[in-house]
Amino acid sequence: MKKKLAYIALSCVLLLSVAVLFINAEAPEEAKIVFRSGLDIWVMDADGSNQRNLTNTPAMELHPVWSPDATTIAFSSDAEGGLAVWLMDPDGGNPRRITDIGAEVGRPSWSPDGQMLAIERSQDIWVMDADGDNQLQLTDNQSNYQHAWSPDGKSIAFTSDWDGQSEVYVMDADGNNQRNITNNPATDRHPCWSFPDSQSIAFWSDREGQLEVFIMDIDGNNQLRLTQSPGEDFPTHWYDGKILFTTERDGIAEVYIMNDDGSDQRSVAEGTDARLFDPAPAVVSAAGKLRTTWGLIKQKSE
Ligand SMILES: [Ca+2]
Ligand SMILES: [Ca+2]
Ligand SMILES: [Ca+2]
Repeated sequence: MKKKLAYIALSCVLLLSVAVLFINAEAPEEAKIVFRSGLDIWVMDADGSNQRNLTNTPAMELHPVWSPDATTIAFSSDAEGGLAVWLMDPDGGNPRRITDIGAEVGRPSWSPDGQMLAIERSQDIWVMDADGDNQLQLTDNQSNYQHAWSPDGKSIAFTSDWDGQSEVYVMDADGNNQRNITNNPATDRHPCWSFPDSQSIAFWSDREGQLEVFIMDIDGNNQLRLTQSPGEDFPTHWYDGKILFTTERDGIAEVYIMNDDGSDQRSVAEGTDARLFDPAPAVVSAAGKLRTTWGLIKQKSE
């Protein structure tokens, strides 16, 4: 019996953020998924069992992301009156705020080596040591969001609309060499790196009228549309030649997979909790979690 899963996604407002982590590759049964539900952060086993609320506070916690070494969860919280970036232990213990408090401070992501965090503050992108020290502002025009570390850790892609056009940019991880790589009057956003080679970026564009998945080289060359369907198609993961994306082609938001030449587009969400595949590029871009997520996708799609 086909069981389609409706879920809320497809914008920069995510009601649920999911990351999957294997403690180590030899023990996949220890995989834990961290996700947001309501105003709290939860973890569960990879099969959806053993769900536990890690925060359970009246405050809002969101944007949870595992550190690559599984020892820490970074997240956003307004527990002290405004949003800030916090860390906590995997069991929810030892919560500690590591940034200032502001209306638009949050969306942490780990560098692939786990040594740094990138965050968004008032629509600019900052990086800092993993304990919050040495905070460095990388962009400075209050028009930047949807950041994503490259899998090799050398670059950060992001969306910027500072000049009135929504574009995908790439910069060095220290903020140098910022360049517009889409440069098209249409809306281009939501960069998603190819893993593990860091040589290509998938993105979302309406340049041909409908909202479709495109890919390009990291210098912006070879921009190519991969989908063509009614409604939105939105890339979320790119791993080993396969792109995971959400699509509205069947009337509701579903999760699909395709080869990175656009061939063999098919549903993988059937009978599967869509929370496993929440389209959150900032979550999946950082270090290690991508592999595990794809392991589950492949399992479900075989
Ligand atoms: Ca809460
Ligand atoms: Ca554009
Ligand atoms: Ca479409």
